[in-house]
Amino acid sequence: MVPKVPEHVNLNGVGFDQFEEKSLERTFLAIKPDGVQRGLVGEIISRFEAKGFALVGLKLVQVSRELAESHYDVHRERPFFADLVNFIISGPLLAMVWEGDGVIASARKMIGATNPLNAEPGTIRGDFAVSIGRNIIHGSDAPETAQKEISLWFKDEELVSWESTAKAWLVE
Ligand code: DAT
Ligand code: MG
Repeated sequence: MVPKVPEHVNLNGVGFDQFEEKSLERTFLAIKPDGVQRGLVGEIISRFEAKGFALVGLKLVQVSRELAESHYDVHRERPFFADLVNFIISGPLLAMVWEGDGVIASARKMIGATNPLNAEPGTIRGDFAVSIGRNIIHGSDAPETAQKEISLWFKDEELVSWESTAKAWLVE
């Protein structure tokens, strides 16, 4: 479907067919209990909205131990696993799915390095955190993990497909 563009917008003869066929990428992001408790939910959502990504799923969850363990299954053998799981279930977490071109890698950049002391200023961890065990936010690291995590955290009917009217101003 060709996005509607206000008539006064001069497209210079360039049509939208270049991105019509692209299927939009989705990623799973979660504001961990420290981010929720510290009142950073609005600030963090604002950053992804302002960047130009679209929210397609959102829920506040009191995470079960089982879900936390499945989510971090790849880290099961690591020495920090038990503390990590206990932290994730220690308070409400905001589970989100965001959509947009390149959103998986871009969100990881916006989140910053795993250890907040190595995270660049301007990134979420670089701006708001000091400790690896309290690093505010999770983001899927690749297309396969994004897909796996989205289906682990959300039912299909909890995700809303919609097209922002701002899209014509975001992608040329
Ligand atoms: P990321 O969250 O940047 O994808 P990861 O997947 O390597 O990082 O690890 C998952 C989480 O586990 C991370 O956000 C914080 C915790 N963690 C990782 N390495 C750790 C360590 N060495 N000590 C304590 N916690 C750690
Ligand atoms: Mg990871």
